Amino acid sequence: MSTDPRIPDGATPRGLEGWPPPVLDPAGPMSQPLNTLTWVLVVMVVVVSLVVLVALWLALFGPRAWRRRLGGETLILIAGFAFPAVVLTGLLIYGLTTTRQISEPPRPGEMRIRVTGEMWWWRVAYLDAQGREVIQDANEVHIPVGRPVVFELDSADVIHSFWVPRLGGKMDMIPGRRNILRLQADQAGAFGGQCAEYCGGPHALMGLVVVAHEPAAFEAWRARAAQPLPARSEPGAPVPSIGLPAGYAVFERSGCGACHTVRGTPFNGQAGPDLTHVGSRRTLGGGILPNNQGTMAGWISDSQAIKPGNRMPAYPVLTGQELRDVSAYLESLK
Ligand code: HEC
Ligand SMILES: [Cu+2]
Repeated sequence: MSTDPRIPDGATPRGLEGWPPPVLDPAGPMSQPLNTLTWVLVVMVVVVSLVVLVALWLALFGPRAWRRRLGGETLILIAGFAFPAVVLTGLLIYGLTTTRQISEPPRPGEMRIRVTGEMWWWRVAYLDAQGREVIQDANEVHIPVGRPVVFELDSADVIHSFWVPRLGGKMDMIPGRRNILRLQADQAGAFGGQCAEYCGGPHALMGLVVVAHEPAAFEAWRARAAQPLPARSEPGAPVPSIGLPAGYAVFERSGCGACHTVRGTPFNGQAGPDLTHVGSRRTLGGGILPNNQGTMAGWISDSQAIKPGNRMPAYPVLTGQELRDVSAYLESLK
């Protein structure tokens, strides 16, 4: 059992129990057929290997009659040529029909989310029917339960691979190309994901979380996420730092806004994850830490010790008080 109420059982990010996400435990109709396909392949491999081993043993050490029979030309034509051709063609057709509808282009009315692989985190954007980005976020994806969601996958740098094993298949994210993958969750919960294509440095620490909500809860989430910021930040105020939390000033003078966006403030950097609602995320650092004020302060102070090689500098210059302030400010961005 997870002790953190935000993290349902069996779906926890690493650093918490339950990591890595189970791969043969489907939670929706996009991963179910893949699960079946996997088992069909495993069973076939085992059966064919056993038959070949037995035949090999008989051909080498068996009774003379068997040795003669197994050396014949007919057997080579049937078992060595016809059988594999039929079986492999059958499996190919089965595999292609199983995966085809999962990666078909979006149909009108389907919900679309764009996820871009970045070294070593995920940029997330929710699209409207015209394909415009209406909500930007990072490292956590929210979907409604019970219907397929189209993921448009691309990459900003090298090849990554998007994989949320309990909800669907694995799909490469290739620079300059847009790949389509459908995921569907049939139960509410948080499902772990992982970059599944080596992309350098901290690749193994590039995880994400997909959170599935009941439809009403999803609409409530979407309404909140679309808002720029909690009302208190008063973006129109003439002197922005007056009346704002102490951590806002730390964020401002440390230059965090050069890389990070907090919608509703002047901070609009694009090099790092959007932080507008970072306080509501389940994890930090690309799925690797539970999100609370302590891990937040630790990450800001020295993310290089936690995720070596990632693209955010360490901030050894920040004092304990500054770290408390800035982490409290970011945790307040729900
Ligand atoms: C040079 C650009 C850059 C600067 C400056 C920068 N960051 Fe980052 N930040 C990043 C990148 C890139 C990541 C993603 C790292 C990863 O997970 O690989 C990140 C991740 C984060 C995260 C985790 C977000 C998440 O959802 O996982 C937080 C919080 C954060 N930064 C806060 C700050 C604060 C506070 C400052 C200023 C003290 C700051 N950053 C300065 C680039 C930057
Ligand atoms: Cu990777």
